[in-house]
Amino acid sequence: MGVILLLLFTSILSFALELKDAFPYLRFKNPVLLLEDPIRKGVFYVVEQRGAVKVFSVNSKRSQLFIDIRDRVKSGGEMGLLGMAFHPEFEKNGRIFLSYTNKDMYSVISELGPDKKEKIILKVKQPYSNHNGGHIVFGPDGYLYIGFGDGGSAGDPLNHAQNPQTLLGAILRIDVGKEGSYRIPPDNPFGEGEGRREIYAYGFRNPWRWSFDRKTGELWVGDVGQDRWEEINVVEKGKNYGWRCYEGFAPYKLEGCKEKDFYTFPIYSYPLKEGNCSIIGGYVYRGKLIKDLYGWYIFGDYCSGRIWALKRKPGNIEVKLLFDTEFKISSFAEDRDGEIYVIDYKSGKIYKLLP
Ligand SMILES: [Ca+2]
Repeated sequence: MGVILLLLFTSILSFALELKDAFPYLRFKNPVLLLEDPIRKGVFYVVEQRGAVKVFSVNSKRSQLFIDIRDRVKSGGEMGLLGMAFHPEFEKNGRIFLSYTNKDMYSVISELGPDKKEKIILKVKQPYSNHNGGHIVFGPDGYLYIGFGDGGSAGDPLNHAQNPQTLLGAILRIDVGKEGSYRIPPDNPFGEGEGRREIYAYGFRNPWRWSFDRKTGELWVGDVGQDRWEEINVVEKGKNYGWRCYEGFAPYKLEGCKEKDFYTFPIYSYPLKEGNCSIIGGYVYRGKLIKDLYGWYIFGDYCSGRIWALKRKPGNIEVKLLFDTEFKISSFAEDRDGEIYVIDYKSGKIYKLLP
């Protein structure tokens, strides 16, 4: 393990990039997610934390309200409508999945059919208001992946992330085959009695934003740190990513923990200094417009507004600073062409990464 920052160097990128206002007529209220319509190219959806989803096409002068669940959503801080995903066969079945904090402080995963009637699939009580996680994404295997934080407060006081008997502090994987319910994929890692069968990987503090590399299928997770280290993990089934025993590569609270080699450590970790506070996981760039970025993982930090690109090379990790912005980055997004967008939570504007 101790290869933490082996041969790491940070450099300013040698070619020019631009962040362009992607939807110049539009501004959103606390946007946390951008998705492109799976059928209609150039039609986009923005998820607003308060419980609304707006739809518009790329040059629209205004957006329309597409989903409104404000009556059920508790919003503010790290709570709210936090995730949305289209079923892989959306064109056939019209199923849309949502992830939000409800008025009773449960994290809820639900679905809307074409009639927009809501069916709740899964609910987990949140003991504290922070670390809701809440991102949901269909993986290349067709299963729905769900990220939940450790339940909140600080230091994981209820030990959720290391306890596989709870769904908190974990990334789950479920099969939403039948409307309004789910099954456990047969190759999920925990058998009966070993841990919650929904769990795909655990030991996370707050896996807020994460994505699958559309070329390799790898799952890249930004896990938000406590006081010292932010993490990027490439997540594999059944592994324990260390939190509350470890923060980044550093021991945090080792009481009751196993030998160090039981845990899987991040591929990259950066310190909470110079204004950095929360990693915002992004995407491995697979677009066409910026050839020099192909295969680089783009990520950022909520507080500092910095945006970096990272590449794994044999024996080392290279990280380049792309931008030092004034944004409060809530999320990155990827369109159908693999081009990357940055969401500024503060101004409600969305920017596209261009050469
Ligand atoms: Ca970790």
